[in-house]
Amino acid sequence: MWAIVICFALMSQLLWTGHCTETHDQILSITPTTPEQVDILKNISSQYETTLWQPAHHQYIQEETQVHLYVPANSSSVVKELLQRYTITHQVLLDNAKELIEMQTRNDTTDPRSSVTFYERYHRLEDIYRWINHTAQDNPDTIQTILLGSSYEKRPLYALKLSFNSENKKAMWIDCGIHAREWISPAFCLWFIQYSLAFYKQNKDITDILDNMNVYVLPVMNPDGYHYTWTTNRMWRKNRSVSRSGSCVGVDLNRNFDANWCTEGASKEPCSEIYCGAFPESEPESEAVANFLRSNKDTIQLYLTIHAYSQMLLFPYSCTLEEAENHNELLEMAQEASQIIRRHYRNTYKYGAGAKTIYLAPGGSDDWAYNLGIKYSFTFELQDRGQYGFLLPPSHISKACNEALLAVKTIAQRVIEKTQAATA
Ligand code: 0X9
Ligand code: ZN
Repeated sequence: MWAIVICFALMSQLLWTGHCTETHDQILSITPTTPEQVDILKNISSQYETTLWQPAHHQYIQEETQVHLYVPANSSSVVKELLQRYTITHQVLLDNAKELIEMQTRNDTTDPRSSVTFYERYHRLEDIYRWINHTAQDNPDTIQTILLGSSYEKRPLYALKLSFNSENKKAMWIDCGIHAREWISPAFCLWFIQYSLAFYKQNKDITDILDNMNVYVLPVMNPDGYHYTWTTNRMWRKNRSVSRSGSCVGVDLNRNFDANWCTEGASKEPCSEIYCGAFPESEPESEAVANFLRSNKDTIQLYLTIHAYSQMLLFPYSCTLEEAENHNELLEMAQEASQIIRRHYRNTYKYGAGAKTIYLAPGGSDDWAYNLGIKYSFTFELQDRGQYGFLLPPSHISKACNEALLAVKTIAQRVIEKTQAATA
């Protein structure tokens, strides 16, 4: 409403340019229908002050696939004018991005009167570290904190090892927060740990899983980036390392692993959102995770990495169009998890090999873990499908986490069955 009023007020002054100032940061959904429109959109999203939400980089933009673009108020008129000039239709997905950001960050205090639990809110990094400490201290028999290494800015990378039954020695791994702006991801790791502690011996599925597997959980793989999204730029994706030339900051940690590293689908350009880094594992965050997985590859049977958004259950390969050796097995598992989510939560998760389901994207942790020998390896893209995108309101956390938890349980149970059958 105010946008319209201000627009009218400014109209007389701006009429000669045809511009009208949009006072809100918006998210636009745009579906290009011709190769020309694809080129225009690639140009807009790379040359103007906007942030691509989906896909992660303009090189992935293609015909008949939705593009979600964050357009700050000051770029609004020029972007909309270009869209109009080339008759590209758009929809406004979100008109109040700033308000949503404010809503996500506002509640990060422990208000004892609030009926919302700690797990139904997003938390700044220091609070997550504090939570890790307390949780480990309160559960000395089941939780062990492992320092995997430290980030570029020297923050610790803590993983928690959940170990409920001292004899079983197989394990699964879950990492969260590889991409800084995907806040629902660290929220899921905390949710998972809390659920495991609360429902061991209460819920049969999680009890069976924890009786058969240790679980390593890394709640924030990219702490520097996550911190930066709270303090400076909510839309930041990469880590915060400064490139050798000093021109730009950040490596996409999910392009920095040694799986067809920096081939088509990644960028050698330090300013790119999908910059692969100077060499595989050049970043302390990816190196620390890779070192840990290498040292524990004989016990870890399942690798899970949690991202957002778009609601997908992906498996190798993303770094090549070739099929993984146990493609059908992975497909069946992802399909079953997706069906169970649909049945219980009436929500749709697409599934398939990464390269064919979203795009070719080399250097990812899932493909690397798979090639290391962890034959059950999945990337989950959690809620939503674009209504709120990265700005998923806190009120959606519980449903997003519960449905993802159901998928984790389903897949973990299958892995246990398969690996027990193999060793019987
Ligand atoms: O592009 C990515 O890294 C992931 N999507 S996101 O929107 N969260 O950035 C997908 C990762 C799929 N796996 C690999 N590319 N290996
Ligand atoms: Zn991601």
